[in-house]
Parts: sequence; structure tokens; C-alpha cells
Amino acid sequence: MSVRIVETTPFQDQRPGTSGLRKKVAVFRQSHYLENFVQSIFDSIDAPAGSVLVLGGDGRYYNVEAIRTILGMAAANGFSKVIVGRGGILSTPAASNLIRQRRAHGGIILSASHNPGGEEGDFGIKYNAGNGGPAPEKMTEAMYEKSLTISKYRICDIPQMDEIGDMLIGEMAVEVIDPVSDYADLMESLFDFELLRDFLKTGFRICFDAMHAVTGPYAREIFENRLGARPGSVVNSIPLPDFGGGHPDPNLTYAEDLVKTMYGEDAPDFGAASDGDGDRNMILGRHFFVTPSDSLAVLAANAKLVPGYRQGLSGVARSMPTSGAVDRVAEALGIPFYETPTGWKFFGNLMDAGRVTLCGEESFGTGSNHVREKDGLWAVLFWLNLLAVRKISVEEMLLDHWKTFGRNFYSRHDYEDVPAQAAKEVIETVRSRFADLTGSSFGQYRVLFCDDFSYSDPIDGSLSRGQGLRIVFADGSRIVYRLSGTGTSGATLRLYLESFEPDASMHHLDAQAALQDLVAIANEISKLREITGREKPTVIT
Ligand code: VG1
Ligand code: CO
Repeated sequence: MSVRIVETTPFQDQRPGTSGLRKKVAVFRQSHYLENFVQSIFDSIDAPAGSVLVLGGDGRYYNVEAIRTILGMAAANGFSKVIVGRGGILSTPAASNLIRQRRAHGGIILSASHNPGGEEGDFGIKYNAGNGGPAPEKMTEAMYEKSLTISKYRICDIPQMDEIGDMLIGEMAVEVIDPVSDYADLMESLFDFELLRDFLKTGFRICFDAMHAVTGPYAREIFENRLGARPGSVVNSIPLPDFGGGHPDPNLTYAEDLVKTMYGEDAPDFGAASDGDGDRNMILGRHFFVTPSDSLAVLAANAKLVPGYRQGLSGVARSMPTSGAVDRVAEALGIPFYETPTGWKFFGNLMDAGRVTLCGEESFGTGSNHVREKDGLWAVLFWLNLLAVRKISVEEMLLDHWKTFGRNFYSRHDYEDVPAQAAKEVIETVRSRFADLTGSSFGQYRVLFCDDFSYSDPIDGSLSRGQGLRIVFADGSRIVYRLSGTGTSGATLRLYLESFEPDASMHHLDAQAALQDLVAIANEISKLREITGREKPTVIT
């Protein structure tokens, strides 16, 4: 099969965001758009001839077409083999696992994660390096630079076929694998499946909502086939190219069906959901919601009860906007704790260096060093394993945790699709007030310091600036303002709020009620309502 060299011209908008390049499907379908970016990846990663690549995606619209294009380009760029999930499917954590297990040079994951899919929806592409983790900023910037000067790309044409099977494209082998089995085996090696089987036989009822996204086949295999959960415990389990028209984002707003089930009469004991590409998780008990920041803290505090973590944790890390609940656990356990910018790519170095075992983000992301991505089903299994050992409800688990460590009330308010200029103005308004805010008071809250968070990676020394504006109060409460790096239309402004409550008699309070003063202060400082004209957030988590 001959290699074609195709002349092209650069696009100006191919800078990867928090997690890869995400755009509307229509943008990706412009001729040469995908090819330019893929060639920019290949030109940046220094893969020696004969390298192996992992390839798969979350099954959204355009997944299969993109896979065909990338296979042809991989063959033309000298890879010896591409390992592809059957039907083009690989969840993000499963892809991370495969890269590591098969010692691939890296992998390409096609996903826009929690963003809506379908022809009118979003598409995305990201590169993960040989450790299985998202390319670090240095590498994504190099890809962007290449994309600005690209003049040609290399591709082999491959024959039209209904389904991609094992084949040779020129000298390059395509190996099609079962996307589920290796991942399910990995889960079985970390958690006590025997205990879980018995636990589910006692009548403990679970509901897992795959949101018509990639985790459906994984969850059916793990919960129903391997653990014997009642058939029907996994709902919305068939991946659809448009996710059934929904927003595959596991939170109280978008996982509406599950929330209804878990807050309804005769609710199951445990509910969970995952996102488009399977790396996020939401945990619910009967009539009870677990904030992701608390979830991370609970897993860290109880990790030794689970086989894969019996030897203890080397350390923990959280993204800056994530609540400080896990910091308190780290302190009690006497283990190191790290605070990184938003995005899983910042955890990779810490995990590779053996500094941390568990990591988490407030955005429904939790994971460990078993792979180099956050992992939705892993978090769900971790929770189930803990509940099976401790034999208490989800709510009791949290009340007990707060009694020991105190409660970090926490919430994130998202203002989606705000005109970019207005979102920028809000951020600049806050920044311009830094000097006069420091030392001033708002009711009981005295401002200790304000800054624009920057992170110096303790392993490779790289510096990342401009990672979110923090206003930190003397009692440890915080307000954080940040612009999203995953949206595809307008800007999404995120407001993160946190306060600490040591008094157990206050722990039952609703987080929104507990945080209402901070919300008012956050609006006052930023003039968010006046500038954006928005009366309330689009999504509250
Ligand atoms: C969001 C979350 C961030 C997460 C990222 C990718 O980014 O806030 O914590 O790592 O999505 O998650 P941003 O820049 O929009 O705030 V996923 O599941 O979309 O890959
Ligand atoms: Co995701």
C-alpha cells in the first residue's frame, strides 16, 4: 500500500485544552482538520520506527471514521502495530491500561468526555504517552506549535469495510482486541470480588447508569457477569453515538434518571454513574449524594480495607479547586499531599515517581496509580468494596468520616456558554481587586491572601501559571474562579466554594445553605451577575 503525501495548510485553533483538542464535530469534519492534528502529534512524539500505538474512543459520532483515518496515518508514519478496541471502543482508563500493559509508545484516545455527542455535538482527540497518562503540557504545546506550521501529512488509503478487523496496512499490523477483558481483569486484581459477590447476594441493591456512553459494556461485564448483580442493575448500557441525546456528565443535573431512582421510593442502596469516556464517577447512597472531594477523602482514609491498597498509600494529590477534605486525611495518616492544577496530566509525574497512590478532582474524577487516568468504574468498585467490608450505608460512611475529620462544605457553580469577553471581564475584575482585598473582611470572613495559582512540578521542575484565581480566608474557607478548558462554545466560568465545619452538629446541613454567604461574597467581588447578566448558574454540583 503506498504512502500518499498530502499538501495542507495550518489551522489556527488546534491548541489542546485541559484534556486534549475538543471541537464541534463540524470543525473536525473540515477537510484536513483531523489529519493536520494527528500529523502534529506524530511529529511531536519522537516515536522510533516500529513503535506500537493504542487507539480507541468513547464511541461517539465520528469515532469510526476518525479511527480509519488515524490507522492509515499511523501506517504511513512508520508504526509497526496499532492495537484497536473492537468497534473502535476503548474507555479512557482501559486505554491507559492497555498502553502500559502492552508497552506501547503511546495511545490516541478519541473522546470529548462529558461533552454531548452526535452530529451537532462535540468530538475530541488526545494523546497519552507511554506511561499511560495524558501528554504533559510541554508535549501538547509542541503539538500546537507543529499544527501552526504544518504543510503536509502522510497517509495510506485503506479499503472501505463494514468493520475493522485484524489486517495489514502496508507493513503495519492492526490488532483488534476485546476492549473490556483486560480492564475487567485489572479490576479483579485490585478489589475483593469474592466478598463483593457475597455482598450483592445479601440483597444489597445497586444501580449503575452508563448514560448510553462507553462504560455500558464494561459495567455489564463487571457488575452483572462477574459479580452477579441482578440483571438490570446497569441501565442505559448500550453506547450510542449521540449518548441518547443526553449530556453524558455524571452530576445531579445531567444524570437525571439516576438521581430520580436514588431519591425515589424504594431506592437502591447504592447508585453510580460515569461519563462519556468512563473516567468520571458520581457516587450516591439512598437519598444521599457524595461530593467528589469527599469521595476522594473517604477512599484515602479507608484504603487499607481494600486488597489492592492494603499496604497503604505513598501519598495523595488533588487539583487546586478540589476541597481540602483529603488534606486532613493525609495529615492524619502522616503521608505527603500535593496540590496540582486542574487536569489529570499533572498527576502523572507524581505517580511515576512513586510519590502518590490516590489522586482526585472535584469534577467527579478519582483514580490511582493502577493506570494514569482517572477511572470511573474503579471508584465505584472501591466504594462497593468499602461498603461490603464496613457494612454501613453510604450516608453513615460520610457522617462517620465528617465526625472524625470535620466537614469541608463544598460546591461548584458553573456558568456555561457565557460570551468569552464577559467571562474574561469577570476574571479581570477579580484580579484587579487582589491588592485591596488582602486583609479586608466580609462579615466573619477575613481575606488572608489572593493569588493566581501556579504550580511548579516537583519532578521535572516545569512551571504552569494562570491556573485559577484564589481568594483564601483566614479560617481556611476559599473562593476560586477559573475558566474551563474543555468547552467548545463561548466560555464556561467556574466558581468553586469551600468552607470548613468542625462541629458535628452542623454536618447534616445542606451544602448550598452552608455556603450561601460565600456565594454572596463571590458575586460581590467579581460583579459576575452584573457583567454576565446571569442570575444563577447553569449547573450546581
Ligand atoms: C474539566 C474539569 C477537570 C477535568 C477535565 C477533563 O476541565 O474541571 O477537573 O480534568 O474537565 O475531564 P475544565 O477545564 O473544563 O474545568 V474529562 O472527564 O472531560 O476528560
Ligand atoms: Co471523561
